[in-house]
Amino acid sequence: MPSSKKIEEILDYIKECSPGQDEFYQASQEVLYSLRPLLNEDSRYLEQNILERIVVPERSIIFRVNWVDDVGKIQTNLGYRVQFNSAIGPYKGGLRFHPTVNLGIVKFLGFEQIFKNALTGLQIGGAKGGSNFDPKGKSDNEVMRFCQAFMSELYKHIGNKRDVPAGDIGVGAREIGYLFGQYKKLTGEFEGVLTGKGLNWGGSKARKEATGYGSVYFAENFLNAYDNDLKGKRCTISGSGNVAIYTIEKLYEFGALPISCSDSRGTIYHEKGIDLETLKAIKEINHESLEAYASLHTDAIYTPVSHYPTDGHAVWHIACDIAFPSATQNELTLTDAKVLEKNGCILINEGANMPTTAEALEYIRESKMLFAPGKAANAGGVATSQLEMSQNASMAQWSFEEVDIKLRTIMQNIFKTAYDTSVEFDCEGDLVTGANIAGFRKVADSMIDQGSV
Ligand code: NDP
Ligand code: 2IT
Repeated sequence: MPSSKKIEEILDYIKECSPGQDEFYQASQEVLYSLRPLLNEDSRYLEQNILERIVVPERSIIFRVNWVDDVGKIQTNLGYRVQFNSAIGPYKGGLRFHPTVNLGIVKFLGFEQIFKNALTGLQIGGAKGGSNFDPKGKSDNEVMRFCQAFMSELYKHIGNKRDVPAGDIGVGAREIGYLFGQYKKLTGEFEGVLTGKGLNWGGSKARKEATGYGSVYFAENFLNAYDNDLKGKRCTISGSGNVAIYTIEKLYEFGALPISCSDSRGTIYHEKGIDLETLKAIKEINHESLEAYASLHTDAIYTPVSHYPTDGHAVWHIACDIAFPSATQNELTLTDAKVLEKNGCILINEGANMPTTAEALEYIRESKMLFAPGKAANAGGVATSQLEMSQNASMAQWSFEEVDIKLRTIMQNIFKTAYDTSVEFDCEGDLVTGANIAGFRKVADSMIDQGSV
């Protein structure tokens, strides 16, 4: 059967069996379409039914999480862990706590994670999890009780050689601490079952910074391949969480000028450059809205969400050389992509997972703009998580510089793998194709080696 017919069959199957899981469908469509040149060249993947197998998670766990709020009332949320693929290593991927979390979101993230993790060159399988719990507006004690209740079910399914969760949106050092404490209490084991741990109890130096730093290393590698670099470039960044903050920090080190950030309520445009210390104080310490930034810096412009363009986002309407979408999925629309192009943007570097809509992606791939897909550009976080696992396994702790040098090398290798694969398949610089084929090939070959498991 020709590969395009098979791909359409599988996409129909996904639509039928996963109704309403739009983000999972979007992620599957992008990966499957870009595999066409590989499937046409190597018949083993269709003969062995790899596509049918790879789009179905090995296991999806959905559970009830009951916890007691500060006024003594029992609250209920849903918990998820989708263990998607373990062909090349134990399941690995973050946990997201956000009111928008549902099975479709967790499946899209878990599916992307399979190929991202394979691209790192490390032995980690793909998984994702989370809950529709909203940490915003909750007290520390409520967050702690929620994390304990969540882990009271999850601990049955994870382990340092089985499945190693980490952070994502709404899950940072505080949540990882509470989750780890509960795992240890329930199992009696002090083991590297989570990454992103505190530095006093098994965490890796530079894990907190790794996704943002890695995203910038990736952009520099990409630009260097086209005789360009980050120095002096005006960069717009969306988000103001873990990924955005450390993207901004590293951009300054490369001599670039980060001029924006955003949160779920609005966007900051600061022409002379984002003040990193103010941003960290507002977001990492005080957990405030970015409106506070504008009141401290009167030369910065704050645009609330209610003033955004009807089908776009204010942050992408600021003229820039490079855009770093680093907040959430589908935050960069077709309208935004056209405005970025008109304003002379040369590179869109995805720090978030699938921040670009399918329509915008199609447009960008036809344009002259360079495009770095998230599964390559933001893989520095999970790669450093694996470095944390290595340190835990040998009871070692490496210096910040050691970890950072390894991260730089890994990002360089990921770029080279995606770029070389694009050249191999006659689409030089199309890193969507390059990254998807390179990640898929490693996982699919391992599935073939391991038989019908
Ligand atoms: P954080 O929770 O630290 O920050 C998320 C940021 O995005 C916040 O500024 C938040 O605004 C904003 N945001 C979240 N959801 C929405 C939404 N629906 N609409 C508008 N803004 C939103 O998360 P991270 O920085 O860790 O994650 C950001 C992205 O990077 C996600 O796509 C994640 O999957 C991806 N990623 C993260 C990695 C990691 O190691 N942490 C690794 C690889 C990818 P507000 O403060 O108002 O909530
Ligand atoms: O999307 C991602 O790669 C992450 N949230 C990090 C996962 C991890 O296991 O560190």
